[in-house]
Amino acid sequence: MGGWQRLIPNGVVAAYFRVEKLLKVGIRGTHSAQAITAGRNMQIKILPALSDNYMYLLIDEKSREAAIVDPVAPDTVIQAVLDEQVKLTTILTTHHHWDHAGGNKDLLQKVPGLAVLGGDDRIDGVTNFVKDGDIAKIGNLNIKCYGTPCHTTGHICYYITDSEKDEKVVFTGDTLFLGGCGRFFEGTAEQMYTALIEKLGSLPGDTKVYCGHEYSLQNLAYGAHVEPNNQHIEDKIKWSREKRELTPAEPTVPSTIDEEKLINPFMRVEETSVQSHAGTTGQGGIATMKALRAEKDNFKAK
Ligand code: GBP
Ligand code: ZN
Repeated sequence: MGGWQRLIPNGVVAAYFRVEKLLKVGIRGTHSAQAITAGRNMQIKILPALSDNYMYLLIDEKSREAAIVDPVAPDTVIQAVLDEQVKLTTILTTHHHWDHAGGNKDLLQKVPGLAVLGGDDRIDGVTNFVKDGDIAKIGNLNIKCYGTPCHTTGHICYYITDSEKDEKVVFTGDTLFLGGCGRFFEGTAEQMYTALIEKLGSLPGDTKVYCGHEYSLQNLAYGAHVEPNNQHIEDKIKWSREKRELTPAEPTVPSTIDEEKLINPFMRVEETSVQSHAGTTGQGGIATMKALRAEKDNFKAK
């Protein structure tokens, strides 16, 4: 009997994810412990890299085929592939910034023949140029691409489902963070509104959100500044502090789309409390998005 079945108490509907297995391997120079989140059909190994980036090894449990999201540290990826005994077939690149796409070349040299998905011609090694609405597969898992231009013009978020549409995750790169969003380097508030409210905000509420950086405590501090009376934010700060104070620190990812709608000011731009803080009452969500981003660009947590 597999771990999944063992953990389902008799008569209780199984929670979507099994346990989060934390791998207390102290990898020197990384910011967090590696961790695995696993469902029946999909497993995700969280691989910290650089000072606060996350790479993700996505595994189709049935075929043991795997994809790697934003492999900036190829040696860490190769070790994870060996540890998990999976067949790596694909790189999913969220955007061209070096701390996400900067490992593509080196990984392709070490593991020739990988398919490389990306939505920007500034990304090294792209074999499959993707745009909004494109679909792909990793083993039995379905991938749907969401074009989310703003942080960069060619930014893509990858929404993954199993064949039963039971397990759902989205890799959001630097578009949506836990409690925040990416800087608008190459786009507008209107584009980020489309990305966060219309596209990502329409995904099923229980979709797990795996973002590109560990920024949760900084983002939540800003969220508390915007909405001092938001208890969901206070609770998430306490929970995140506990995770980050462990040695080694544990990742605060993933969150869910429903949770983001409760704690992320950039997903709450239609709320009267947020508009009141932004000074945009009655001006709508896009004006509020613009005002929040301008304030957050210079925000220093106390
Ligand atoms: C923090 O540590 O909380 N505020 C950040 C500081 C993404 S990385 C670092 C920062 O600005 N990070 C970027 C961001 O969008 N943060 C969201 C926020 O501050 O609210 N990057 O590495 C960044 O995209 C990069 C790489 C940028 C190449 C430009 C180029 Br060109
Ligand atoms: Zn970026």
